[in-house]
Amino acid sequence: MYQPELETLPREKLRALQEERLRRLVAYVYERVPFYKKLLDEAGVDPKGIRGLEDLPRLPFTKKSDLRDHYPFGLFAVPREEVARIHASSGTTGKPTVVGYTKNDLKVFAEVVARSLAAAGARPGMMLHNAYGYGLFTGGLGLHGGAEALGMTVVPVSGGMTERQVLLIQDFRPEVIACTPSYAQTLAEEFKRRGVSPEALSLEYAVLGAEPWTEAIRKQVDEGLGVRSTNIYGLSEIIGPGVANECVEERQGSHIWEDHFLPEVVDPDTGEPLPEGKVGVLVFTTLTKEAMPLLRYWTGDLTFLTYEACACGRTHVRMGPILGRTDDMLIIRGVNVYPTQVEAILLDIPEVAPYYQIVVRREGTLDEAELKVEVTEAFFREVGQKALSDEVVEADHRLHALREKIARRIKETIGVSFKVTLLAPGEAPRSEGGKLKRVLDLRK
Ligand code: ADP
Ligand code: K
Ligand code: ZN
Repeated sequence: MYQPELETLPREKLRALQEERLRRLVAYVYERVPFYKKLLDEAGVDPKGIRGLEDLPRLPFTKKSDLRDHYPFGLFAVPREEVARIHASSGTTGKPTVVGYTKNDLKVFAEVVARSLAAAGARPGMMLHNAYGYGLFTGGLGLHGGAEALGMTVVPVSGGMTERQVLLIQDFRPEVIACTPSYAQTLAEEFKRRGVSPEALSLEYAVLGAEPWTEAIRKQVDEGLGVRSTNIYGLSEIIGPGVANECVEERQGSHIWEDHFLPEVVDPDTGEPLPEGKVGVLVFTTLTKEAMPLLRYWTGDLTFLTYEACACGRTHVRMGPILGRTDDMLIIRGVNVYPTQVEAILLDIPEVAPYYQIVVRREGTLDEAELKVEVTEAFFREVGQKALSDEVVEADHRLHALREKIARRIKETIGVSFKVTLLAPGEAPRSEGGKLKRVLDLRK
């Protein structure tokens, strides 16, 4: 552990620390951020009346649109001169949102990432191959600062240029790699293509995040790179990557560093706090941020929390995997569908690989959903076809049965009919460095 005392703080002490910080935070934003003064006044909240976590539901939510409305620096709580760094979200779902950090915010950022890397298995002296994108995106510089704080040797490769990445991994022999899960898939595939076995690779740990992923991808990456991979979660509005990380020992949920980021899970429709274990929208209050503190930030990410003790010894609450983000939710013929639901179904079908794309079209007034998914190389060899077209699949009983099985499972689990198209190995889109877009919604 990077900060064992804080990471194993008993629940009562952790709560006392959170409550003290929460009181200070509400007074701080009331005084310094006109947006929050107005919001709190309108909600009838007197900062002096905030005593503890039980008062949290009285505080208003902050939404992504609030950040956009105050673009670029309108939510900063310190003079611009005191802002040491600016980042902006990649804008996966619209105009970028701008965030700022004071010197102390950057120190906290490095600390929580160092905790995350240590939880992922990294130790001082190990080498980190950092393939997260550098620049306005928080991934590259975020992992970089944390790795330096932990005492690692950092190789700031950034994303893309796969040829060079595989060369550097073979020549520098890093123990740890950080990148998106889809890019880890790309690298694993590339090593395989070159006949480099996982045993020959120096990598031991992979720290993967910035996009949803499932156990199917985990299995492929662990086997393909010869690593134990863990999930890193974060978002620029809260700080960046390193809000939470799985412990490599258990890999049963990601520990949220809750002395800095106070989590809640709330009902997506009503905003009411949900009990432990129930799936809802993840909401964070930043307890220590100086430049851009946020009250109850609505992430749009869907997951659940568990306060059960973890065998690793860390006391911090764990979040489940992100089951989807409300922004990514597809409404197909009136049914809510998350791409990760489809991916989870594929996990149980041994003949397909975790490479897929979902395409949604509108035919007349009806939504048509299509899942394009690759068969594994082994299955492809077994059926012995040269290429996969609709005609070939129709004529081959094994391919035909597989296609029917996938369509049936989707229909049974999600309740929507998908047209299933089988692809030969290598035909689905691959990550070339950053987050991979697995959904093509042609209705918009
Ligand atoms: P953008 O919203 O433009 O993508 P960010 O880089 O801040 O900007 O992305 C944060 C979002 O990325 C999170 O809200 C979440 O939806 C997603 N994300 C980050 N880490 C993970 C993860 N480990 N698993 C699933 N989704 C993740
Ligand atoms: K994203
Ligand atoms: Zn743990």
